[in-house]
Amino acid sequence: MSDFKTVYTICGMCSVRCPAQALVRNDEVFYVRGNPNAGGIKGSLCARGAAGVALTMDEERPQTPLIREGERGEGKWRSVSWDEALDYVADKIKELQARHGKETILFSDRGGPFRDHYRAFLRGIGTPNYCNHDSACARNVQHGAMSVYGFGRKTVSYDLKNAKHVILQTRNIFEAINVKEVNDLLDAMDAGCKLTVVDVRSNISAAKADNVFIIRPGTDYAFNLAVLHVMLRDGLYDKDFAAKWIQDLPALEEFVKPYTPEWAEQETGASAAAIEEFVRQIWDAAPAVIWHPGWMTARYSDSFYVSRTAYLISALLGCVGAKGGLPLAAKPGDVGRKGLKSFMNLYPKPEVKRVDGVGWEQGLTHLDPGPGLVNLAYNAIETGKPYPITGYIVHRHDPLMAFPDKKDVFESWKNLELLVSVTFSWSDTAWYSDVVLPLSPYLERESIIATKNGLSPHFFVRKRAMQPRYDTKAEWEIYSELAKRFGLDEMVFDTVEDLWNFQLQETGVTIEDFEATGMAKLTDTPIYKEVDEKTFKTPSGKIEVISAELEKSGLESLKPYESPERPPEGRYRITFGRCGLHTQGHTVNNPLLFERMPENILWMHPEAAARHGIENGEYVEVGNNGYTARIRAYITQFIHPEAVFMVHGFGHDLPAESRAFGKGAADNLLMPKGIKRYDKAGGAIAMQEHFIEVRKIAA
Ligand SMILES: Nc1nc2c(c(=O)[nH]1)N[C@H]1C(S)=C(S)[C@@H](COP(=O)(O)OP(=O)(O)OC[C@H]3O[C@@H](n4cnc5c(=O)[nH]c(N)nc54)[C@H](O)[C@@H]3O)O[C@H]1N2
Ligand SMILES: Nc1nc2c(c(=O)[nH]1)N[C@H]1C(S)=C(S)[C@@H](COP(=O)(O)OP(=O)(O)OC[C@H]3O[C@@H](n4cnc5c(=O)[nH]c(N)nc54)[C@H](O)[C@@H]3O)O[C@H]1N2
Ligand code: SF4
Ligand SMILES: [Mo]
Repeated sequence: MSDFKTVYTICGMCSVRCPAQALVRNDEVFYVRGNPNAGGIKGSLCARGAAGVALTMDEERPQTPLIREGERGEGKWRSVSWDEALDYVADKIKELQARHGKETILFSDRGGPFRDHYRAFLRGIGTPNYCNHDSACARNVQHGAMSVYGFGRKTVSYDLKNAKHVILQTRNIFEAINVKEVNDLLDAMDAGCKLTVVDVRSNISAAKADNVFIIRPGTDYAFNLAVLHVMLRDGLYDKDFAAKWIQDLPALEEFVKPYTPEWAEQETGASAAAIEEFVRQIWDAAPAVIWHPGWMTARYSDSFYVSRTAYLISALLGCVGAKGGLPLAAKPGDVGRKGLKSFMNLYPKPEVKRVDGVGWEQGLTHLDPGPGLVNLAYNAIETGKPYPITGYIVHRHDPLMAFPDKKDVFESWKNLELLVSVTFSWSDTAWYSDVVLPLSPYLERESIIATKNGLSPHFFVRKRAMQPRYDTKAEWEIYSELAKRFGLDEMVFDTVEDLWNFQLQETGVTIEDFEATGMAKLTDTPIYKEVDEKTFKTPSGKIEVISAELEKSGLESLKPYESPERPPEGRYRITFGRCGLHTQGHTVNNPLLFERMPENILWMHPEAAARHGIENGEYVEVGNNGYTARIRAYITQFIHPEAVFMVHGFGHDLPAESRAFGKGAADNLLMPKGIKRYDKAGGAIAMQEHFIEVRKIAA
């Protein structure tokens, strides 16, 4: 292996971004593995990470910049040079801004640690309208954390390695993978940590659990209220921590009185005795308990309150700031170091208000204005209010697949005069765009240096493992080139080393410091920060049971439980999730991953199957509101009878993806006009508030 060189990179096959290492010879990557120096990774990547090599080899991705000919979505493209594509985009932005104001440009991405450079570009051109994809993912969790603790969900980390009891509620760690989390939890379980799963079906995590609660879909809030009832009724909570840090506890105590375990049994199906026993187990393990507040919770109109109660339970168990619980994530400043110099600070924050209303409009003041809510920005494209949005750059985001009902979302974009997609693969959104700017897959590009806050804060870098196979570019190259066209010279860099040196200039770290391990540690020992007067960023400085911020928006802090609707006769509540082998919708066409899992299946309960005469393994038709698709039935007693379940991301219909084309069913198309149904308190889309038909296909 001596003629191989190793390059430190960051896996780009999902948003977790595990530290990785590529083995390279003659400008070709032979193998990728987890960075052996990164704690918890243990040199491993998941199957998707390993398939990063197949992505670079794949010919079925945009290979050059493309400008649309013909109608949007017709698939007629003109292959152009980078100069022509970037001139086209820059000229069009300038023209739209001259007509409608600088704020007429909207941008959305999928969030994450590599945003600083392109967010500087948005500031530089004067638009406040940066959004991320999160109203289709974790916004309810984010806003749940903010309403209880005053800080965002990533201000605490999950100390899985030292936990004694982990509760996965709407969270499937062993399939919706983060490699370090999987390894840490397995280590903890070897050392005796208990695992409880609360789900609508028995997933792989449930197969390893000590307690499994398969509950009626949409009743998690009832489950949590009963847990709070038992804790407060029996005094099973950390009274010192509560006295010091929790405000208005008596109001909570009073509120949960009617929500007994016996009541919750009727709602959820979980036995009252099992709930009582479970609360005793978690109290025994406290404070080394992680009650996961959920990740993908864009599911119900009360999902925000599920996360809120999860955070309140964690507070009562004294888990906030605790080893084995939810320790406070340390930042460079907490270990006496300076952070990276920010590109965004090169330009002033635009003074115009956000178009989505987040942070200023009545009813939206309790929400996080950082990334706003892109679904609300789409209303402005349609109505021109509060001002027109006429240009939209979609970066690393596929809203036509990530939001329900592609036709409906696309229709709401009708007034856009410029739609640009920056992506490394085909996606529904790229296919419907005016311009496609092809990004190099992660092995073929560098990224800006990023910071990982946590028990051991550090900087990390993605280096280029091989030159691009096609005419594609890295993000920093694309936005440097665009910035040049707007005279934003401060953020233009000719080499990546110049860019990195800009970031590192005040840190005492040099780029050479990343050579040995791919990372630059800022401390040698993990930091468990103490909870103090500055921890909780709520108006009271405490954990708030009653949130004035929520109430200002006309929302209840302690919302009475409402029982979810039962499905109409012969219909089922659609539920969905992830599988270990694919990332969202963008890996189905990956040659290696497609081979292992070419289509999704429909989980259904034997009672439901019998109702329609459906046998295990046969293709059935699922439908709602005019969309129908064929999918294979998987009949199992390990799912709640009211639900059917499928993995998200299948049912592709783009001719450019020959492998994925027509395989499986698209859950997102079974949710008519679903983008309009969202949790008013948490801001995320309520995607599981739809009932679908399942039919036997006539022989
Ligand atoms: N019905 C339904 N809807 C869902 C979900 C569901 O389960 N069911 N899941 C939701 C969840 S949890 C999420 S997170 C969202 C995901 O929604 P998105 O964030 O839109 O999903 P991805 O497919 O990960 O990425 C979008 C596009 O970005 C491209 N891409 C990937 N990595 C990069 C990169 O590093 N740079 C750039 N420029 N492009 C990149 C991909 O090729 C892909 O085309 O969808 C949500 N929507
Ligand atoms: N392999 C893989 N890993 C991933 C991703 C991926 O695409 N593939 N995506 C990443 C991203 S963007 C995200 S957001 C995370 C998502 O991580 P998770 O949120 O953990 O993943 P999901 O599979 O969407 O959902 C978790 C579980 O919720 C269950 N569920 C559905 N409805 C209900 C309900 O009403 N109540 C309860 N209690 N449970 C319910 C599902 O059955 C599923 O088992 O995964 C990340 N990791
Ligand atoms: S979880 Fe898998 S796909 Fe995601 S970053 Fe890590 S190795 Fe890559
Ligand atoms: Mo997500």
